[in-house]
Amino acid sequence: MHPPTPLMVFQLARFWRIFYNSLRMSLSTAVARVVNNSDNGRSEAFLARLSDYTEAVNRALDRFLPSETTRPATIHKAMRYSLFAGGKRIRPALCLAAAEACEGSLTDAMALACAVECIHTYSLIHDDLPAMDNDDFRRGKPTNHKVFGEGMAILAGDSLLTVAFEIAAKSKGWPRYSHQMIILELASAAGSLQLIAGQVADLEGEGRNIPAKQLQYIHERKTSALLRCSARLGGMSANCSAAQLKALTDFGYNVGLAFQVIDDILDVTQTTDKLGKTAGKDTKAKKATYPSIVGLDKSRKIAQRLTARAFDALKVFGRRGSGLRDLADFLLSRDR
Ligand code: GRG
Repeated sequence: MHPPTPLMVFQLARFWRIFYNSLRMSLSTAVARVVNNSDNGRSEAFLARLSDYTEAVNRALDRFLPSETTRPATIHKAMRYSLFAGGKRIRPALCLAAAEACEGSLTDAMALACAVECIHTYSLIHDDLPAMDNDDFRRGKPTNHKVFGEGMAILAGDSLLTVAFEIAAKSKGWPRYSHQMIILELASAAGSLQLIAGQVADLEGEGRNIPAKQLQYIHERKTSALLRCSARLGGMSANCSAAQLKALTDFGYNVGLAFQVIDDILDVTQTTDKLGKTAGKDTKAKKATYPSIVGLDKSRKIAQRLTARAFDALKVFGRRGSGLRDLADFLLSRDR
C-alpha cells in the first residue's frame, strides 16, 4: 500500500471538516426543535388545561346559581349577566391548580373555586358603580349598572357576595379544614381588613402622590388577598399539610402582587377592545400605579421578580407544582 499523498491528506481533512460541521449543525437544529416543541407543547397543554378549568367552572357556576327565570328574575339575570360575561377565571384556576398540586381533586375544589369567582365578580360590579370607579365597560360588555340600573347592580353584587358563602358552605369539609375555617378564609379575604381595605385606600389615594409602600399596601389587599385566598382554598380542599398551605400562601401572595403590577402595565399599554374594560383609566383618574411611580421597564422587572418569588415557593410540590408554575408564567406574559 502506498503512503497517502499530501493531496489525499488535504482532501480527507477537508471532507472530515465538512462532515463534522454539517453533523454539528443538524444536531443543534434538532436540539433546538426538541426544545421549542417542548415549550410549545407545554404552553399548548397548559392553555388546554386552562380552558378545561374554565368550562368546568362555568358549568358548576351555572348549577350553583338560581336560573334566570327564578323569581325575582331581574336579580338573577343581573347576577348571571356579569358572572357569565367572559371573565378570565384566574382565581378559580388558581384554586383548582393548587388542589392538583396537593394531590386533591377538581370535584372537591370546585365549590370553593366558584365561591371565589362570585366574590370577585361582586367586587367588579361594585367597583364599576358611579360612586366608585364609574365605568361603562367590563368583561367586554356594558357594566352591570348600565344594563340593569344602579339599584339592581348593587343588589346583584350583594347577592353574588352572599351566594359565595352559600356555595362554600355546600363544600364537603375536610379533616384538617372545617367549614368554619373555609368560611373564615373567604370572609377575611373579602372583608374590611383586606379587599375592602384595599378599595378604601385606593379611593382615598386618588389624585394624591402616594409612596411605593402605600401602593404595595393597596395591591396586597385589593388584589393579592383574593388570589392568595384562592390558592389556599385549593390546598384546603385537598386537605393539604401545614407546609403546603404555607407554600400556597407565599405563592398566592407574590402572584397576586405581580398580577396587579401587570394589570397596571396593561392599563397603559393595551386598548379598551383588547382588555374588555376601559384602558387608560388609572392615568385619567390620577391613580398611583407602578408604571406612574417607577416607569414601565422597572414595573416589568418588579413583576418578574415577584413571579420568581412565587416560583420559589413551589419547590415543596416538585413536579406537581407545574400547573401553578405555568399559571404564574401565563399571568406574567398575559396581554389582557
Ligand atoms: C369591594 C367594591 C370592592 C372592590 C374591591 C376588586 C376591587 C377592589 C376593585 C375592582 C377593580 C380592580 C382594579 C381590582 C384589582 C384586581 C383586578 C386587577 C381585577 C381584575 O381581575 P381580572 O383581570 O378580571 O381577573 P376578569 O374580568 O378577567 O375576571
